[in-house]
Amino acid sequence: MRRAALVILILSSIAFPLPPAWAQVGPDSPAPRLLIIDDDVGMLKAEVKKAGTYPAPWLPVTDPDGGLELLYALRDPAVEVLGITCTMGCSTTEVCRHAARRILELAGRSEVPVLRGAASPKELGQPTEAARFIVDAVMSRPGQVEIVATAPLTNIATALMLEPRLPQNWKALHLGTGEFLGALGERSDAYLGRLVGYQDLNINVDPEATRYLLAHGGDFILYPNEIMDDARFTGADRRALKKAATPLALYVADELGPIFKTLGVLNGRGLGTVMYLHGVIPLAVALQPELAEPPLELRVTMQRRRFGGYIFAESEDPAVPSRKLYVRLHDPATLEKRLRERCR
Ligand SMILES: [Ca+2]
Repeated sequence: MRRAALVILILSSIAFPLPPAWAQVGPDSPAPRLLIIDDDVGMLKAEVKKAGTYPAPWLPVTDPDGGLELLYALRDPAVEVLGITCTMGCSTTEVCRHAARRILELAGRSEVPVLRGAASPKELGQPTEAARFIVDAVMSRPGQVEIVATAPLTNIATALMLEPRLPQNWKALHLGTGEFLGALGERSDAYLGRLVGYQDLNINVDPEATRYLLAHGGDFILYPNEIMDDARFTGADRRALKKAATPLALYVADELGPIFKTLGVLNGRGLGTVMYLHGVIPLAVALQPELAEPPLELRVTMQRRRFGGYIFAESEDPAVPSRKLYVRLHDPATLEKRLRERCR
């Protein structure tokens, strides 16, 4: 090769570096999966410190799994994220918006829209930016759009109230919501659940929205807490991110600090360096069902608990539709590995 050509090649590979493995899409790749992610990302620790969690503004606990979930989707070459719709839960809707924007910026994907959804369950039924976006995105591409909702369900139920034909027009609705608290013979890390009778935030921040979806939401798929505790990040994962030292990896490692500390206090007995990958799991299984054991089919209803919260229970009523539920991961190691790669 002539020297000039070699210099041009080297210079062009500096200016336009080859995309990393997760971003390589060949000419024969199938059409991407079109996703809307509805979440309550609580990943901006300075802001969470001021705003607290939604149900307890005095409690400044970050819950960064939503940010990891966004990265898992954004860096899957087979996925096109149409938009991120924000709501309250892990923190406020405003914190979710800012955190989602920060993740997009660090992932080089600032073009993905972030929409403002309900800031309180009182906004159930109000046509927020997020609810309108869901309706428009689904109805303009009938049978193509999938929604992964891993937050309180106000935005999704509101979209359904605005457009009752959504279930016939979305490709799938995946709900990372609720728990059966041992009723399925499955274990759960329900330290809080054992104490008060429930622990899942997504069903309990807006139970009305969940009830509305159970009645009118068509054929959705459930990923309850039983499966959301099946994969984790450890202190070693956090150290590896620090070592990778890209701006994104350093940001994620920094944001994981407070949750590891909190869980260390709650779990005790040396489990302090483990964080459950709650929101990542429904998304990952929605994209690759082979990561999970085959789903159960159950008639699902809501059951009120002694101290006022709700869990899911199996219904005996034949009029209640039977639904698919993923309750156990088959391959947590592959999921954890993919997430590690996508956080760098
Ligand atoms: Ca979430």
